[in-house]
Amino acid sequence: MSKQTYSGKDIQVLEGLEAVRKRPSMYIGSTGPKGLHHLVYEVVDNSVDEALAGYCTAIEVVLHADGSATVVDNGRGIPVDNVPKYRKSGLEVVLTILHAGGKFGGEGYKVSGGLHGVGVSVVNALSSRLDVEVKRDGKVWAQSYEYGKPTGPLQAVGKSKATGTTIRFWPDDSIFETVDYDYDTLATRFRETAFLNKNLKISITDERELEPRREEFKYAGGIVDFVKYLNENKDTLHHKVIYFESEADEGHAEVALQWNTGYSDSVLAFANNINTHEGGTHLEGFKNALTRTINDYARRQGILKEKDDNLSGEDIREGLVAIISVKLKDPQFEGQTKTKLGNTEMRGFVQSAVMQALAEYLEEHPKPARTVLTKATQAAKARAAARKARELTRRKGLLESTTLPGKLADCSIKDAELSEIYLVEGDSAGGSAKQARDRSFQAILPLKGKILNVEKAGINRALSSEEIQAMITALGTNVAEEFDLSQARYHKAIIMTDADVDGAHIRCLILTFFYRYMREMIEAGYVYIAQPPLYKVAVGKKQQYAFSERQLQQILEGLAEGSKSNIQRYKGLGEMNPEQLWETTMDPARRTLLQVTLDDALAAEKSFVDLMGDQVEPRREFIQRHAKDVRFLDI
Ligand code: 0RA
Repeated sequence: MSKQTYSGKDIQVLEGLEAVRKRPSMYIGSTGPKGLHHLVYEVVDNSVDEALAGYCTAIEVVLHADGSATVVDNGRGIPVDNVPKYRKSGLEVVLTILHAGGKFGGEGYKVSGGLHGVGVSVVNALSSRLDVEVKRDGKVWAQSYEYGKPTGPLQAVGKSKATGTTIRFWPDDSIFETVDYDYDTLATRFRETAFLNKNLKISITDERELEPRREEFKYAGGIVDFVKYLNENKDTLHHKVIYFESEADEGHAEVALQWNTGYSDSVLAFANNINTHEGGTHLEGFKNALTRTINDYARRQGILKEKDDNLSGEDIREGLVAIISVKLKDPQFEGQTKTKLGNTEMRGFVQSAVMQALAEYLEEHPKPARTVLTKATQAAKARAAARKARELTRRKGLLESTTLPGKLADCSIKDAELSEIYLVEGDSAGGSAKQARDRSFQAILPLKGKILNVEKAGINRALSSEEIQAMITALGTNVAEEFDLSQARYHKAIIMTDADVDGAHIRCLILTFFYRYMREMIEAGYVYIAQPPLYKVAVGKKQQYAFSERQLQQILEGLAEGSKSNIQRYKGLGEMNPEQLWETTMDPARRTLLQVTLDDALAAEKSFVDLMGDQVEPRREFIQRHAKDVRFLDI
């Protein structure tokens, strides 16, 4: 090893990883919870790439009690032989040089290269410690790093006939605001990845609790199982999920779809396993094909007469659950959040694949074809009626911001960007909140108990509900096709409900309303959930608040031996006096707000339906499953 060149390269490397440590957000988006979870995704995505290349069948994720996370795969193992250009092992190159991962990985489809794909070196740079073990060429290789730098050489530490990579890392708590992983967030993501990669097994184990939690995801049906899962608690229009796939120079496309009796649509599009929330060419191709093919069929069958207008895409998609998953060599991601597929060739590719396969399906399955058409025709009629009703209400001024609801205690400033509205469960809590608030920028809208479940009602009924009208007029944006974000009267809409089962239900109802009628409010980051405390611990004159069961334990453990404490459990917001409500939940300097994101639209969609869908059993299960979670417990 020539010392000179080596140190020269070293500096280059350090500069790379040092840049990551200096400006972490540039590489992982943020140093908040999202960025933290990104680290795990980054490592797992590399293992998924091995699966896409056909070499890995199982990935295991473990969350350890010491804050570290381990990702194990049974892929080929990161290469350990020397890379002449860098005079380092392949493993060290992958772990210390930015964007090195793909350089010698071959030509296949990759998850990386899009939104993620910054490389495992970024994870290494942002970890106070990282241990890696590779099984390859009959041996077990190991090396450790601290803050991105190796603490010793790569060493053969044993023999093994197996292959694979194990990476355990400790996120640097001086960089991340929190190093507390959320199990459900990770599990939801891995479930999704498992759906998108037929037969790939992904498990997650949480060792942080006394009783470890574990789930295993493996789906022989791939995206067909994904659609079944999304429709699990819904009544479907046809028994079998429709599925087709196509492979060509442009890449690979698969589509699975099934209609339910509901009013909303859930069409999710993925490119190289990345959820393209903002859509893109693959989604456009799918939508075009669906609208055209269904209309063509309806005309051929005489269901649409010559004088009739075509059915709109929206009408056809009512009640549709569909997954579009494409894999391509060189994906281009565009849009604000880099989740819009830009490759123009995918539009035509997906469109012609879907048109051909769907036309064939309709010809061969006249019964479901007719059911779907009947539903779309009804949707068209209902939509026309709703439009009329909306025009009527608008004329009557019901949805105009000039006639604010009487129950609204508005704030005094008019700058929407600085204004907040609390959507509060119940008149009594609403009353406390009105006394507690800073009236200059905080508005309060009390909502009467259970608002209408918009998931179960068409737009007509939704808009005639008094509570829903109050929300719409207060928020100022109008809804659905007439929605206009620029008219929002507040840039923070904060849902504040009791910490019990009813509160959770009401929160879900309000979220469902936002999700279905004002999705852009969520996308813009305007929707929040307030976090009222669960307990007050009083020791002498000192008071502390606990926002979780764990925090309560910590407070109690921290008390001096023998000191007497008085624990009060807040069942409802009404039990706090205005001053307490202000200092725990409403004061911007002290409160914590949960920002509602669409990132887990899937989780949201799923829990909405579990809690409020067509079937009763899942609702009971949901409540039982969350019964351990004190936030849902009504003692
Ligand atoms: C570079 C090249 C090859 C595989 C990998 C990296 C690789 C990286 C990670 C990260 C986690 N698990 C991983 N598994 C593999 C190709 C190896 C070959 O050609 O044999």
